[in-house]
Amino acid sequence: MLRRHLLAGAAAGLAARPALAELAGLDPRLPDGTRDVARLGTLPGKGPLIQLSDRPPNYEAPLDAFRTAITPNDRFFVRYHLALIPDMDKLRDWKLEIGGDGAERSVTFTLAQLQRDFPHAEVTAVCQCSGNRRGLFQPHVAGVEWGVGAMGNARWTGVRLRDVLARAGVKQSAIEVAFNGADSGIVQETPDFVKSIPLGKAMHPDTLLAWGMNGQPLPHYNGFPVRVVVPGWTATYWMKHVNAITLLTKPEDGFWMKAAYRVPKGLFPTDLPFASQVTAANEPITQIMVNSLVTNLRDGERVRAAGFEVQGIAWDGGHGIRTVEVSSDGGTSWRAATLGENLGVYAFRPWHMRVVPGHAGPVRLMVRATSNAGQAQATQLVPNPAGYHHNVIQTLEVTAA
Ligand SMILES: Nc1nc2c(c(=O)[nH]1)N[C@H]1C(S)=C(S)[C@@H](COP(=O)(O)O)O[C@H]1N2
Ligand SMILES: [Mo]
Repeated sequence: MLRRHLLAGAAAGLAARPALAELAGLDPRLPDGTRDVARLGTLPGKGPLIQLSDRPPNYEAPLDAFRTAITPNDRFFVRYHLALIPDMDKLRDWKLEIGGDGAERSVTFTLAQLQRDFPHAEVTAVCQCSGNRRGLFQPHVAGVEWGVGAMGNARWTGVRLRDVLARAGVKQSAIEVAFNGADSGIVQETPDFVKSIPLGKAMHPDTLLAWGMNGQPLPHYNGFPVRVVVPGWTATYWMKHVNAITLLTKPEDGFWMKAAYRVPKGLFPTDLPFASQVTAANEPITQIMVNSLVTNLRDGERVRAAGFEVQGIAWDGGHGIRTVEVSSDGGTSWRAATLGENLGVYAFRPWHMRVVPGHAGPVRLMVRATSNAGQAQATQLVPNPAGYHHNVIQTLEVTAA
């Protein structure tokens, strides 16, 4: 009842309490159950986020977190698979161990050593959950029913993974690099969250071990003290609280590689297929698909018939954004939006466009981003069992008056 009341209030343009406005704006396509349990929650060190579950913590960013191309640290989404998240005190004596049968030797680093012994590197990159927008899938797919906010864009500071791996010595026979973090399950049977990437991606100069996020230490819930940053790839590989890195000569075969985070083989384009993990049926999810989001308007919002501004962001898996086009007639005609500051090929690219309906009544807005690789957003959902890669062109109906 309360929810319906709030929705009605928001639709009528009434001033709902700010804390509740975000929930009133939850996408109507989300499953009913999700809409009922979602609440505005705060984790220590975080501002208000939309809480989808608490153990493990899964919190997405509300739309207003995307008004800027850099997502503020305290509005950055939080996603965990395992419920036992080590506290800060334990992490004070954090160490990173590197070894494996693909390494010449085992080495260990403290945070101070990482910061002192290697050249620093920085990259601005989107960290987006593979399942972002899963809640918008029709028919619904099981999993965390994310809306549009399981993503964020930050400036990550740290050291290159390849420089650190070089200290352990990378053998010719190494094919993958696996990461483990300090979090764990409550029951013994929960498979530990271990993820691997192909050696080629691990050696890429933009792949980092980062301790800094937008000039600050990583927030606890975003991986303090150090996380892996794999620009262009979905966030499942961005291991938080990473404390063990293993050079492998055989494919990592834990649950989170073999059974989870897979897409039907060949369904989604990628620059770097994860060859050592491909099976007859499927392959690991890798690169982020081109996408965009309107950040200043919601479905049902009132706009001025004399003209209004549409603002948003667009991003992809590392080619950068070539064009963002907006339609105000339900997809019949398209005009190019003006692109804003370019923070690099892995980052959110802001854009804006002025629309003049010139008449009162409904206006059907659509937005379509195209990457520098010529890939455009999907016109129709590409179904896949786990509900990944939702990048369907956004349609939004506003009312001009
Ligand atoms: N240690 C650890 N790292 C992890 C995960 C996890 O459960 N544990 N989840 C991954 C997934 S699936 C996502 S979407 C991102 C979320 O990053 P964030 O919580 O900083 O937003 O972390 C990744 N790294
Ligand atoms: Mo994720």
